[in-house]
Amino acid sequence: MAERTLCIIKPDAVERNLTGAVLKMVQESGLKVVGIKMLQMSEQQAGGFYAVHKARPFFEDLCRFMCSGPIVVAVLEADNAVKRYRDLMGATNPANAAEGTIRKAYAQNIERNSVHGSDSLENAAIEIAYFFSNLELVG
Ligand code: RTP
Ligand code: MG
Repeated sequence: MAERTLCIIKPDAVERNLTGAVLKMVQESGLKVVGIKMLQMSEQQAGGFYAVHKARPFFEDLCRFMCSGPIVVAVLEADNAVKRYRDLMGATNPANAAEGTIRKAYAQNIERNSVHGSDSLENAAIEIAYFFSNLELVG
């Protein structure tokens, strides 16, 4: 079934000019970009986006990192897009990421791990709506 998921290219990757390289891996895997933009989040926006992690010890660091520079947010569409993109990203900690994954190729450490992907179809809908209106999505 066709699904949509949210992809974020995180500040560590945008800063190292890896936006094109990440999008190349995404597109070559068959995930179609149906919306995309670059922005820099405020601390409040980052806190809202990662509200599910509020109680985690890394929450404040994560929010500071995610608003430290520009990010690229994109909506990806394909059959089974949520799982396919999670598989393409690889493990959260790049030390555990499999060959061929984005994080194996580009992540610097468990926090500066280059990409975000929605972890369920339900969260994908919430996360997409956080950044995009329907008018900004094609197809
Ligand atoms: P994401 O949400 O960004 O797609 O990553 P994920 O599902 O693989 O990992 P999650 O557990 O949701 O954690 C969200 C992000 O928080 C940072 N993190 N830092 N310092 C730490 O121990 C730690 N653990 C997680 C990472 O940037 C992770 O992607
Ligand atoms: Mg997550």
